[in-house]
Amino acid sequence: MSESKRLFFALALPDEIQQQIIHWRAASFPPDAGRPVVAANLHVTLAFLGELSAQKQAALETLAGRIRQPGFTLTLDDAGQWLRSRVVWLGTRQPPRGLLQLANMLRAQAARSGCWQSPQPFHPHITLLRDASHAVAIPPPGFCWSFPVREFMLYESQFVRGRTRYTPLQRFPLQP
Ligand code: 2AM
Repeated sequence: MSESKRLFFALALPDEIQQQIIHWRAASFPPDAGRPVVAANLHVTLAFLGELSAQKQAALETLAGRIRQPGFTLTLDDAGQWLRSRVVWLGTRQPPRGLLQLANMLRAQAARSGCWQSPQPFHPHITLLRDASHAVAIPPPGFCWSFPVREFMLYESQFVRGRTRYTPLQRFPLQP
């Protein structure tokens, strides 16, 4: 029997945006504000799936592969803190319709396949700092970070030698 994997669908960030974000973060928050998420782990979660068997993973990959959804432009022009989950995040004031539709489809497919889905409304975000338990001043994002999104990914989340590692397992292209 094969092992289960902890999986989620997400958007990756272009390398240059990733770098600009970490520079802005380093300049904007004091070292004790929280635990920075490493550059390679920055992403926008679309649907968290939890621990899945290989069989269930394959079924969800097939469903995701049937999604016919146009690409869109994502603009990161918002930032904030959720004290309850102790995170500082980067987000978008006006999520593109394509992003909301894509996340809704993936979350609905996941729910129908028996993956527990949070009842919270989808709030697209990139977690920048974890364990941010004290309120911090959030400066507005420094640049206009806008980039085209042409695909989404299935990631595996692993905890290896004390570090969280997200490994892309599969790419799903969006329509041109
Ligand atoms: P977060 O960044 O807001 O914590 C991988 O764990 C990704 O899935 C993270 O980006 C995390 O969002 C998201 N996620 C959503 N629901 C989750 C859950 N119940 N457990 C762990 N991660 C979850």
